[in-house]
Amino acid sequence: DQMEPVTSQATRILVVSNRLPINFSLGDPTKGEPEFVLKPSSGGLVTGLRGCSLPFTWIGWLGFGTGSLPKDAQDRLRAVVQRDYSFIPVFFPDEIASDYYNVYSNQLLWPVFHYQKQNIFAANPKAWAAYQAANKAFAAVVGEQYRPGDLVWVHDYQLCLLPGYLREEHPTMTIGFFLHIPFPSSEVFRTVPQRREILDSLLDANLVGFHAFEFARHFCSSCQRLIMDAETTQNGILSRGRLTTVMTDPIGIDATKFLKLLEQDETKDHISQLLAEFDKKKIIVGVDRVDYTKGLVLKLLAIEQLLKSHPEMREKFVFLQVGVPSRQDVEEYQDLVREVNGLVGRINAEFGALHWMPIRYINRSVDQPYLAALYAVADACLVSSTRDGMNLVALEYVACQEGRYGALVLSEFAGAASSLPGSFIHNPWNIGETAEVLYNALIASEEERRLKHRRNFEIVTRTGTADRWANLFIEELGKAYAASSAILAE
Ligand code: GDG
Repeated sequence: DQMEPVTSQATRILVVSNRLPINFSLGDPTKGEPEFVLKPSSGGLVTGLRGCSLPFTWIGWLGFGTGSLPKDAQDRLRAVVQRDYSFIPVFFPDEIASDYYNVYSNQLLWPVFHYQKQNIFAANPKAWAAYQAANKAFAAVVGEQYRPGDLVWVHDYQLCLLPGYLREEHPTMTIGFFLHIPFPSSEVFRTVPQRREILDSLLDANLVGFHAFEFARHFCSSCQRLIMDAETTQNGILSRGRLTTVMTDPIGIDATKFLKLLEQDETKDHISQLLAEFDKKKIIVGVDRVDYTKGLVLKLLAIEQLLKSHPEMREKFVFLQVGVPSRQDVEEYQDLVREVNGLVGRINAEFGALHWMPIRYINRSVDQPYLAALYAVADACLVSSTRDGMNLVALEYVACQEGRYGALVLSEFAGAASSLPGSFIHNPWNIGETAEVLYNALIASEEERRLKHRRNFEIVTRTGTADRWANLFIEELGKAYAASSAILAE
């Protein structure tokens, strides 16, 4: 039941995101290594786009270190990336990258959009100038690649100014923008010093998409309140003669990929090992980037609470948490790593025995077969984000649970909570509640778990896949473009 792609062969989709889905490092040719070592990388946006079957040309940055390469080395790197991956890299000086990415994007927009304490100094003129400069560097590369008729699909909060820069140069370009993180309430959004510049640029897109209806609603009320002439219409926002369609289009995963992983011998070996090791114990799994929005501290406190309020559960379960290192150049993230490590140690020391530890925690990433095995053996998956665009881990867990019908214990503040009705929903800020919901999930009857799982599995594998997400956005982008052109012609 796949949708037909709406684009003709002549039309290309130019996908633009901050990072290309590869990690870059310099090789040592004297040791027989290539000049550049490139490795595919993971992350939410990457997972989403990898899962979709539409052909597209991907434009993005390769990360720190690429900006300070001499021009001829950048040219060779560009050629290798184009040859081996068909991606188009964007280069800008590392000095700009730090202010654009670490400071403006990750110390201002990220925390404000996730309702976390904002670092007001991140809005300093130097950081804002760098954010503009980086967005301009992206605009220049998109401009070089663009041919009339192409669709340009811009992704995420690092590139909020890109629609505006592109529109300046290309009045008839078809531009779509998708935000992978939540859009905050207008009361919070208005604290961003450059709020108008950001909204003005987003309104230069023909279509703006969000994971959840409430994010779209917050965006519309922010426009209404902050942009003088903005008018909310049935499908979006009308301002300065432009019509911007606003849509809700929750992202999905490539569920088939996980079903296939589960069939691989490597995954099956991991599954048998895990089941043998945690013989007869309930397994709770958690997989998160170590990011303060993922609620890792609250999650650990809830595990501690479960051990306190249900002593009979001691030695009856184990909590396996993968904490993937993230944004280690940003101070708040370094602090969080220490806090999480300390808490794991304290809870294990207090409740563990020499033959049993309640928490197994690793602070590194795992490969895909191991990830699939973890999902498959777990009786419950605990997602405690205090705010999260969607949360793909929740979807991936569901995809791996045919047969076991494990419980998805999901924060009401993850976008996924609006899409997965078969979840055990909790408010992660209420530690007692989280512990109780988790407890109920662990002791739920197979019948209850099966019914809940069925509802989620249907969505994750059929109606809400990554492929559906991308096709729906592209289809809607065509319509939005036609609608905005009709307004301009009036
Ligand atoms: C942003 C938004 C939104 C994680 N650890 C490992 C690993 N992963 C993969 C997971 C999953 C992805 O990374 C994480 O995706 P999330 O959606 O959970 O979170 P963010 O990275 O914050 O993504 C989020 C998303 O964008 C998409 O729009 O859902 O709300 O914050 O796919 O599987 N993969 C491997 N090893 C690991 O250790 N191989």
